[in-house]
Amino acid sequence: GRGHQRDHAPWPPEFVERYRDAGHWTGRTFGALLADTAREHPTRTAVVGERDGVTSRWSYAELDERAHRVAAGLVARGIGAGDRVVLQLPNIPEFLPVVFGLWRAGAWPVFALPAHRQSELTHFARQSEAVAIITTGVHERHDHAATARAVAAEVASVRDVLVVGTPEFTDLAATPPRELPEPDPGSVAFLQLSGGSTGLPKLIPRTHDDYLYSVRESARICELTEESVYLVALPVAHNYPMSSPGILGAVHAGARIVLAPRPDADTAFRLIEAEGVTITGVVPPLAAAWTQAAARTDRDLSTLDVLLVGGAKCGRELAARIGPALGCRLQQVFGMAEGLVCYTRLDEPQELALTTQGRPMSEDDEVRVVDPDDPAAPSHAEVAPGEVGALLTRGPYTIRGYYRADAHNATAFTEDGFYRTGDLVRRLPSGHLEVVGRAKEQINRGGEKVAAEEVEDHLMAHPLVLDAAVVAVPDAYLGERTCAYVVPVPGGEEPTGPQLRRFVRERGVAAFKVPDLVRVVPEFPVTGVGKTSKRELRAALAAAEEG
Ligand code: J2J
Repeated sequence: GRGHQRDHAPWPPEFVERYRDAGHWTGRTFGALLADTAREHPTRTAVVGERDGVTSRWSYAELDERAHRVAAGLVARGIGAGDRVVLQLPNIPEFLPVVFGLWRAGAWPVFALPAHRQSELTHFARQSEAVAIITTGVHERHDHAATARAVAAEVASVRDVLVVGTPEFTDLAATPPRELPEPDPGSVAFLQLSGGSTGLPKLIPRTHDDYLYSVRESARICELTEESVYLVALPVAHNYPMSSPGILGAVHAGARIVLAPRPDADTAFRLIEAEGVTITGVVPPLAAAWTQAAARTDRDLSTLDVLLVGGAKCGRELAARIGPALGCRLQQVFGMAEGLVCYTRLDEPQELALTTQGRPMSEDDEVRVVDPDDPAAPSHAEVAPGEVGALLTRGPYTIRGYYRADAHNATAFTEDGFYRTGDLVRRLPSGHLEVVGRAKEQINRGGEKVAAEEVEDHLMAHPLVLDAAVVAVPDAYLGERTCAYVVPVPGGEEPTGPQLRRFVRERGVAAFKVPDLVRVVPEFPVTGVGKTSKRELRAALAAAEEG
């Protein structure tokens, strides 16, 4: 069926009232956001990007027109209000008219990443009961259209696969614009993906109202103006380049969006020089690579003013090198697709940007730091000031529940609606947070999140595998890599690392989830008396890895 409010946990009425009264929720939609900017800055360049070696450059008036046409084309095809559509596009200019077209049609994009493969896309389509998949053809040697068709064959609700770049799609995108009803600003606008820790990734329902608030605040805190040029270095569909301040912050400000087809320093520096990029956001391994490459580049990077670094912990060492090497200001960002985003501010001592992950962007972000040893700690069980604890949060742009996930929501949120982030933090008197670790069963591979259980389930599908436990091991470049411990079936052949890695890859999962290391062990250590929990087991194995 079409999207219903009961599929996700809305904010309680008193909070809705509070966030509206505070002026956070303004009752505006994404479609209106683009229309307003197009009216104010019709001739300013909205987007510059490449597809198949061809560069497109569209003004705000053009982007607005293109989005109207896509919306009309989708509606003519029977895709409309409340329909879920799995969207898997790389950093190509068409991403913008397609996503705004979906929003204007009232459909909900489900934001897959280009790295996702059949198993993940099938899960997104099934979980959301998607009616269509919008994707691209061959990209980075992978045939996305073929994968999408395979998903459509498996998931009954999917009745349409649209491939950007085909004549069919070009026709759809040329449909004459028509008047369409505005979606309700308080309703869900899209489903973002969680990094996950238990099993398959959860879907995150975000509304026009809550997300636009986070976008406006981000644009302000990152000092975006219509003169800004934002480079999308990371995959554009991820929450970070989408909203922190990202492409939507740029649309809000009337700034220019430049899409990098790849995040390497050569590509990024070429675009920074060519387009006069002023701001971009990267993960720590990319910041390290760019910082090194800056020493030997001939490119003029002098327009770059702000480099956001986040997605994973940026240590002081790296943080201190960034500004001098790239000739810009560092802004740390600690965010999550579920909501809360923290920034270091550009007008406060830069020392804070070297040592903290920032403070929440809104005065109405409620933060609690609770007993880290109690996974069910209520929001009032706070640790002493300055102590490390588990971060809980609630606020005007943090969800109250995942989409269609009642059982999981019962533990992922407190009774009073705080989201258990799974992050371990220390809070300074200034409100700045220092991220010191993680309580969740997730590996953060340089910003790419891997749920231990999801990979274990794939490994355990192998006939020679009795049991598997996936843990993080420290890595100089990525911060962490994945290590899979595997116990073979007794009396069977011993599986090899390459064999298991290939097996996981062939099950159709993103390459970043394939275990970096595989260790075959005769049995798992028993940490207590009797049965070991997976959680304790992972902790014991991780401790052994650290030596
Ligand atoms: C340590 N851990 C961090 C940081 C995220 C902006 C920026 C990032 C994301 C993102 C995002 C971290 N230091 N600076 O959505 O809008 C880890 C935490 C967090 C998880 C969320 C945005 N920045 N993390 O990374 O949904 O563990 O969002 O809970 O992918 O990344 O991951 P994700």
